[in-house]
Amino acid sequence: MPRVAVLAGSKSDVPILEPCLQALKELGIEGELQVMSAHRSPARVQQFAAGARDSGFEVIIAAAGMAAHLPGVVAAWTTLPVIGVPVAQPGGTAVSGLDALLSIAQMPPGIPVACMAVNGARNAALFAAAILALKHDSVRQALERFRREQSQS
Ligand code: RP5
Repeated sequence: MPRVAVLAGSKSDVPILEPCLQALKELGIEGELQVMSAHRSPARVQQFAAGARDSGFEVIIAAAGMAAHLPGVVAAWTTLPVIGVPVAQPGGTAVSGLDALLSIAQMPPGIPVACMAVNGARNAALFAAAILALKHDSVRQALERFRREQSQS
Protein backbone atom coordinates (compact mmCIF):
# COMPACT_ATOMS: atom_id res chain seq x y z
CA MET A 1 0.00 0.00 0.00
CA PRO A 2 1.48 3.41 -0.94
CA ARG A 3 2.51 5.50 2.06
CA VAL A 4 1.93 9.20 2.69
CA ALA A 5 3.29 11.09 5.69
CA VAL A 6 0.74 13.44 7.22
CA LEU A 7 2.49 16.01 9.39
CA ALA A 8 0.85 18.41 11.81
CA GLY A 9 2.73 21.45 13.14
CA SER A 10 1.00 21.02 16.49
CA LYS A 11 -1.33 18.62 18.25
CA SER A 12 -3.88 21.43 17.98
CA ASP A 13 -3.82 21.01 14.16
CA VAL A 14 -4.70 17.31 14.24
CA PRO A 15 -8.52 17.72 14.10
CA ILE A 16 -8.14 19.75 10.88
CA LEU A 17 -6.34 16.75 9.34
CA GLU A 18 -9.05 14.18 10.07
CA PRO A 19 -10.72 14.61 6.61
CA CYS A 20 -7.31 14.04 5.02
CA LEU A 21 -6.69 10.81 6.93
CA GLN A 22 -10.22 9.63 6.14
CA ALA A 23 -9.84 10.34 2.39
CA LEU A 24 -6.47 8.58 2.22
CA LYS A 25 -8.05 5.54 3.83
CA GLU A 26 -10.96 5.60 1.37
CA LEU A 27 -8.47 5.65 -1.52
CA GLY A 28 -6.41 2.73 -0.21
CA ILE A 29 -3.43 4.86 0.82
CA GLU A 30 -1.64 4.46 4.13
CA GLY A 31 -1.53 7.83 5.89
CA GLU A 32 0.87 8.08 8.82
CA LEU A 33 0.19 11.00 11.15
CA GLN A 34 3.09 12.63 13.00
CA VAL A 35 3.27 15.87 14.96
CA MET A 36 6.38 18.04 14.58
CA SER A 37 7.03 21.75 14.52
CA ALA A 38 9.40 23.69 12.27
CA HIS A 39 9.94 26.11 15.16
CA ARG A 40 9.62 24.05 18.34
CA SER A 41 11.23 20.78 17.18
CA PRO A 42 13.38 21.75 14.16
CA ALA A 43 15.86 18.88 14.60
CA ARG A 44 13.02 16.34 14.52
CA VAL A 45 11.68 17.92 11.32
CA GLN A 46 15.10 17.71 9.68
CA GLN A 47 15.62 14.11 10.74
CA PHE A 48 12.18 13.04 9.53
CA ALA A 49 12.22 14.91 6.21
CA ALA A 50 15.78 13.96 5.25
CA GLY A 51 14.94 10.26 5.82
CA ALA A 52 11.36 10.23 4.53
CA ARG A 53 12.13 8.72 1.12
CA ASP A 54 14.26 5.95 2.64
CA SER A 55 11.45 5.34 5.14
CA GLY A 56 9.18 4.46 2.23
CA PHE A 57 7.05 7.59 1.97
CA GLU A 58 6.17 8.80 -1.53
CA VAL A 59 4.36 12.05 -0.75
CA ILE A 60 4.35 14.32 2.31
CA ILE A 61 1.37 16.36 3.46
CA ALA A 62 2.20 19.03 6.03
CA ALA A 63 -0.31 21.22 7.84
CA ALA A 64 0.50 24.22 9.98
CA GLY A 65 -1.01 27.47 11.14
CA MET A 66 0.22 31.00 11.83
CA ALA A 67 3.76 31.50 10.39
CA ALA A 68 3.41 28.09 8.77
CA HIS A 69 6.97 27.11 7.94
CA LEU A 70 6.60 23.35 8.32
CA PRO A 71 5.80 22.50 4.67
CA GLY A 72 8.60 24.70 3.33
CA VAL A 73 11.19 23.42 5.78
CA VAL A 74 10.21 19.82 5.05
CA ALA A 75 10.51 20.54 1.31
CA ALA A 76 13.99 21.93 1.90
CA TRP A 77 15.12 18.57 3.32
CA THR A 78 13.58 16.22 0.72
CA THR A 79 12.87 15.99 -3.00
CA LEU A 80 9.59 14.16 -2.34
CA PRO A 81 6.50 16.18 -3.32
CA VAL A 82 5.24 18.23 -0.36
CA ILE A 83 1.61 19.35 -0.12
CA GLY A 84 0.95 22.15 2.36
CA VAL A 85 -2.30 22.75 4.20
CA PRO A 86 -2.65 26.20 5.77
CA VAL A 87 -4.50 25.88 9.06
CA ALA A 88 -7.01 28.28 10.55
CA GLN A 89 -8.16 27.03 13.93
CA PRO A 90 -11.55 27.96 15.37
CA GLY A 91 -10.99 31.15 17.37
CA GLY A 92 -7.45 31.32 15.95
CA THR A 93 -5.40 34.28 14.73
CA ALA A 94 -6.69 37.74 13.86
CA VAL A 95 -6.13 37.05 10.15
CA SER A 96 -7.97 33.72 10.01
CA GLY A 97 -5.48 31.57 8.14
CA LEU A 98 -4.25 34.23 5.72
CA ASP A 99 -0.93 34.15 7.60
CA ALA A 100 -0.52 30.41 7.01
CA LEU A 101 -1.83 30.60 3.43
CA LEU A 102 0.79 33.15 2.41
CA SER A 103 3.56 31.43 4.36
CA ILE A 104 2.95 28.22 2.41
CA ALA A 105 2.06 29.66 -1.02
CA GLN A 106 4.83 32.23 -1.22
CA MET A 107 7.78 29.87 -1.35
CA PRO A 108 10.97 31.29 -2.86
CA PRO A 109 12.16 29.93 -6.24
CA GLY A 110 13.81 26.51 -6.07
CA ILE A 111 11.86 24.85 -3.25
CA PRO A 112 8.22 24.42 -4.30
CA VAL A 113 5.33 23.40 -2.05
CA ALA A 114 1.85 22.65 -3.40
CA CYS A 115 -0.52 24.85 -1.42
CA MET A 116 -4.09 23.79 -0.70
CA ALA A 117 -6.94 26.04 0.48
CA VAL A 118 -7.10 27.09 4.13
CA ASN A 119 -8.10 23.93 6.04
CA GLY A 120 -8.18 22.10 2.67
CA ALA A 121 -7.08 18.82 4.21
CA ARG A 122 -9.36 16.58 2.13
CA ASN A 123 -8.04 18.09 -1.10
CA ALA A 124 -4.50 17.44 0.13
CA ALA A 125 -5.34 13.73 0.24
CA LEU A 126 -6.90 13.85 -3.23
CA PHE A 127 -3.87 15.66 -4.63
CA ALA A 128 -1.55 13.12 -3.03
CA ALA A 129 -3.67 10.43 -4.67
CA ALA A 130 -3.29 12.11 -8.07
CA ILE A 131 0.49 11.99 -7.67
CA LEU A 132 0.47 8.37 -6.52
CA ALA A 133 -1.89 7.42 -9.36
CA LEU A 134 0.95 8.05 -11.81
CA LYS A 135 2.60 4.90 -10.45
CA HIS A 136 -0.04 2.93 -8.53
CA ASP A 137 -2.94 1.55 -10.61
CA SER A 138 -4.94 0.77 -7.46
CA VAL A 139 -4.89 4.47 -6.50
CA ARG A 140 -5.76 5.60 -10.04
CA GLN A 141 -8.76 3.29 -10.03
CA ALA A 142 -9.86 4.48 -6.58
CA LEU A 143 -9.52 8.12 -7.65
CA GLU A 144 -11.53 7.54 -10.82
CA ARG A 145 -14.21 5.75 -8.81
CA PHE A 146 -14.32 8.65 -6.33
CA ARG A 147 -14.74 11.17 -9.20
CA ARG A 148 -17.57 9.12 -10.74
CA GLU A 149 -19.38 8.84 -7.41
CA GLN A 150 -18.89 12.55 -6.73
CA SER A 151 -20.46 13.45 -10.08
CA GLN A 152 -23.38 11.10 -9.47
CA SER A 153 -24.07 12.46 -6.00
C1 RP5 B 1 1.64 26.50 14.47
O1 RP5 B 1 1.15 27.29 15.49
C2 RP5 B 1 0.87 25.22 14.54
O2 RP5 B 1 0.82 24.62 13.27
C3 RP5 B 1 -0.49 25.66 15.02
O3 RP5 B 1 -1.40 25.84 13.96
C4 RP5 B 1 -0.22 26.99 15.69
C5 RP5 B 1 -0.54 27.00 17.14
O4 RP5 B 1 0.13 25.94 17.79
P1 RP5 B 1 -0.16 25.59 19.32
O5 RP5 B 1 0.21 26.80 20.13
O6 RP5 B 1 -1.63 25.25 19.41
O7 RP5 B 1 0.72 24.40 19.62
O8 RP5 B 1 3.00 26.25 14.63
